[in-house]
Amino acid sequence: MIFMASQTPVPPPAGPAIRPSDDDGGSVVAEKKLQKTKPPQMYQVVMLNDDYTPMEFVVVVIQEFFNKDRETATQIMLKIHLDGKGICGVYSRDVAATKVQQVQEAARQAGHPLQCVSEPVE
Ligand code: TYC
Repeated sequence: MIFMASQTPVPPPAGPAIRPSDDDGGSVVAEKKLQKTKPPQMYQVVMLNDDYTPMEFVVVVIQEFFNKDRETATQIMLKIHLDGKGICGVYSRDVAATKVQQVQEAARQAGHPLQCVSEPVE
């Protein structure tokens, strides 16, 4: 008796053959995913020197709004006084903008021309 195949044989799917040597023995390999998110851009709050704002006022502002102790605030103030400008702190964009507003408002209320700006780091 002659037996005929009822269907045409289907070829194996294309792709790399899986051989016994490909067996991982059941071990699990954790692969680190590619980092998709970048850290947020940071902003430095830069204070500018002027000829009129009292040193003591600047020291108090730096202590109050940038959370520095008196010694650090004094060093930052002196750097600004000598170099023309200095970094008071580095923050996210919104926080840096708020610091600038707080300093401007305190200076305005006291009648001093103290200026500071926020600028992206690097
Ligand atoms: N230059 C000012 C003075 O001699 C002091 C000063 C320091 C002002 C820092 C502003 O951001 C400043 N009185």
